Amino acid sequence: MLDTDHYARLGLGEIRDKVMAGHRLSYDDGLRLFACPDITAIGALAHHVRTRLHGDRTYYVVNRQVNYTNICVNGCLFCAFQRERGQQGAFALTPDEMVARVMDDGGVPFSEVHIVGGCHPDLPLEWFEDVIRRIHAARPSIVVKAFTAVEIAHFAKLAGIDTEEVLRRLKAAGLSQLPGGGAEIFAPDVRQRICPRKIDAEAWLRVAGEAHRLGIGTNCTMLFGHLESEADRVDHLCRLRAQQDETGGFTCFIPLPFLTENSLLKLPPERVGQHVGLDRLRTVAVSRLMLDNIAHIKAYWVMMGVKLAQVALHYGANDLDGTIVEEKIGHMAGSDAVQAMTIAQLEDMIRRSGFTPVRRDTHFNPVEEARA
Ligand code: V47
Repeated sequence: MLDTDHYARLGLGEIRDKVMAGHRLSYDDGLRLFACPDITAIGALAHHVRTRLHGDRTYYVVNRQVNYTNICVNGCLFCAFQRERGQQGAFALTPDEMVARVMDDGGVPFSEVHIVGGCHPDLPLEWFEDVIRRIHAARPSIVVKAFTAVEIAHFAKLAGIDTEEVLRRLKAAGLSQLPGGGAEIFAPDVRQRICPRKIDAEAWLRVAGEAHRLGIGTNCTMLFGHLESEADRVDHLCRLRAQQDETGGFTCFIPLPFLTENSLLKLPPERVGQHVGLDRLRTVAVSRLMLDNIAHIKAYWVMMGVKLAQVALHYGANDLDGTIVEEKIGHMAGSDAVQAMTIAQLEDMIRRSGFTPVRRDTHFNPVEEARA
């Protein structure tokens, strides 16, 4: 599979040697990996790294998502979820409704609640502190993974304080981890076209670094398959890697393929069609190979699709996320995945792909049974 001559013929001999020796790949190596037509060869390299790190273990988490509002001041072009205040379909949950969702677990307590929403124009920081405290009081063992760096920056702006202070206050209320959303693509020209009102790359990375220094782990993402080039993807991965070298708090990377339904962002013809499946696998694989300092790569079944997420486990991914229960951002954009997965379904999916399922907590510690 990892035959030296084959990689030499592909012009990837040097990259193969670096991967086998555990050496860092360069920006140019990333470009070469994207340009290589032999996706199986790229996948085999990524699988080698994934196996070195995790053996045949594949992780999942018993979690639930709560999207608290779709009202958002950012109006990103790609986002099918967001609405303006007063627009048809706009919603905002109350804290009571959020706590009720966390408690509604069918007898299998969630180990994680993943909370994310739009940048609402007037929900104050105190509202979020209160929600986290109430969730903790109702379900003490649950880990609260909530609010992307974009939301943190928005709360800070509304409160007239800096992002570090927001993170300190939310941590004191019980926040443990930030989800990785909002990174989109860091390249400024594309970012300006697809999400002009969102914080820029530097601000996103700064908030992530502040969280890391405060002991709050964060995930990181990349939205791909829209207007960005392969060079933009490699640039994005290199920036995440550099941030990780500095502050070390990224737990997991999630490549998010752009889903097009109900989106204002229209794609060039070469970005549409069945072949995008291969592009998704390649992107998972290149991410695994470039991000040598981020332990986990998630094949998020909602965006990736359940079938492709299973294949992605052979292209460098080692996590599927979780039971989720309810999801809106991907489904509004045309995800054909179910809304929820059971523990049995996730474990079956992992076993049938040839791996050993490991139930984990938010921080990737194995857990036997979810605790009450
Ligand atoms: O930030 C929005 C993306 C993200 C679309 O941290 C879209 O464990 C595809 O970040 N097509 C939110 N993607 C989801 C997210 C996430 C999901 C699961 C786990 C974790 C984690 C994080 O979804 C947004 C944006 O980048 N997104 N619209 C779309 N049409």
